[in-house]
Parts: sequence; C-alpha cells; structure tokens
Amino acid sequence: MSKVFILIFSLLILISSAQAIGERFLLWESFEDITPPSWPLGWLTEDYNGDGINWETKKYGGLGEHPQCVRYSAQATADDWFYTSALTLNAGVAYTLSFRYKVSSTSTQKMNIWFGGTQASASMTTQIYDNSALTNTIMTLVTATFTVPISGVYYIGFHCYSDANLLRLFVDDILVSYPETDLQLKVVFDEGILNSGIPTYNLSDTIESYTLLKNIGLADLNLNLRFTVGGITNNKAELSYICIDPTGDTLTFGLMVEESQLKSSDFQALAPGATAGKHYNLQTPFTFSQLGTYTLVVRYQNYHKNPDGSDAWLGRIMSNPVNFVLE
Ligand SMILES: [Ca+2]
Ligand SMILES: [Ca+2]
Repeated sequence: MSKVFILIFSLLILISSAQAIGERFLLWESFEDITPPSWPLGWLTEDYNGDGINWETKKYGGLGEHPQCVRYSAQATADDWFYTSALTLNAGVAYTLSFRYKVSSTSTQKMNIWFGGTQASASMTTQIYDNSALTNTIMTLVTATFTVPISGVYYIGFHCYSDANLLRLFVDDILVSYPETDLQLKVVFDEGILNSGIPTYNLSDTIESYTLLKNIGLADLNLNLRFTVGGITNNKAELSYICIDPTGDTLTFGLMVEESQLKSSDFQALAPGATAGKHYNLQTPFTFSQLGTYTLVVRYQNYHKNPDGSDAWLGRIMSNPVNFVLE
C-alpha cells in the first residue's frame, strides 16, 4: 500500500539528476466553475459594434467532460471582445497562451487575441495571435507565446471579427503559463537509494518508486498533495506514470483512476527546501513480462483550485527519466 509522505528528506542528498521540465499556470479557465450566463470573477465582455450580440458563456460546446465554454454567434459582422481577469506579468518572462476552439460548421471564423492595460478594446495594444481562417469543427489546441515590455497588470482580450452569418465559434480551456523554476520533480527507486548503479530487480520483486516534489524556490508553494495516480492519457491524476519497456513501447497503465473528492486539506504549504512525495510500487499498475532496461517518467499536475478559495499552485511538471533493470 503506497502512502503519501511529507518530510525534509535527507535521502535527497544521495540523488543527482537533470532538472525537470515544468510550467506554472498563471491563469487556467475551463469555465466549469461558473453557471452560464455568468462569467468567471473579473472577466468582462465588450459589445464593440453595439448590436446587442456578444460572447456568451454556455453549458455545452467544450471538450468532453468539461463542456462549459465561451461561444460567439451572430448574424451581423462580428466585432466583439471578452477579457480575462487581471494578470500580473513580468518583463523578460516567456509566457505561453493556449486555448481550444472549434467552429460549428465548415465556415471560416476570424479571431485575434491581444493584451493591454485595461479591459477595453482601445487599450489592447499588442497582438498575441491572429487567425482569419479558423475552420476546425472539433476542439483544437492553439498555442502562442508572448512577452510584455514592462512588468505590471495586464488583461488578455479575445476579439472575434468574423464575417456575417457564420454560425458559432466556441473557445475553452484558456491557459496562461510560464516556465516553472521553483518546483523540482524527481523519481528514484529504493534500489537506487540502497545500492549504487542502475536499480535492478527480479520480475517477482516489488519495484518501489519515490516521486519527490521539492520546493527549490524562496516562498511557500501550496500544493495539491492528493496524489491520485494514472497513466499519461489521464488528465485527472495528479501523478501520471509513463513506463517505456526494453523494446521502446509504452506500457499500458492497467488501473482505473479513482478520483476522490478533492478536499481543502489535500492542499498543503511546502516550505522552501522541503519535499513532498509518493511511494508507489510499479508492479501495481504495470505488467512486466520482459527482461531488460526500462525507463520511467512521472508527471505531476494540478488543475484544481483549493476548494476553500485560498492560493494553490497550478501547473504541470515532468520528472527526469530514470532507468531500472529487470533481470
Ligand atoms: Ca470547459
Ligand atoms: Ca456585438
């Protein structure tokens, strides 16, 4: 039975590996926590062309199990905006904006995205993205990068400028992220801690992995430590285990993900220098049948706000890849 532990982990002294790759979410909005037609707190729309038609939040149209989204639908030529809540952005940081969109027919929609200092079209000074040929009828991920010239408070504006009578444009899963530098994710094995060299097991052994989140920054991080486990295709699990077998194939993660009700107590402050993690036997989800060298990578992610409304770390981070041998 694996268990969650939090500790200042002296064993980390023994661990050396490459820096993990991650991103922190500055803004994550899937529109699932609102009741349409209301908008998330601090968001705003602007009926620029004054025709009484504008972007709306809707209960349907988004992706799969998260269908609530934003929709634009007009008979007249579109010229309307919606704006995110305030974002504190720093000069010199490479931000990534991503979102998903689809159109409801084979017609072509037009949208550009800007940032500026207030929630008004006249203040939208810098374009991040423009596409005058949005044609995908299934939800499609779009990514754009941007920087700001001066550190400060900004808003991102989504502007639809489609021709008349083009039915519907849906937008969902709006994410603004930047590289994570304060959190490190490492994976080690009990055999790697106890013995030098590549951890080596027999097929009948338990293969105990330790996934360790370490705060390498200067401030507390309020982390979701529920640590539900899943495979790479599962977007609910906090921890996803990706195991590559000796032939290069990715092993099937053979468990259903059980997502317990998230509680405020699942979020805990991790102080600078402190480590949290999960101890997990890889024989539980995976079936090992071949001898040779395997590679494991673990992803930690949290898309969930703390139910009590307090600050929570949102983002995703990949561990270093680590090898182990079955002989
Ligand atoms: Ca959604
Ligand atoms: Ca309008």
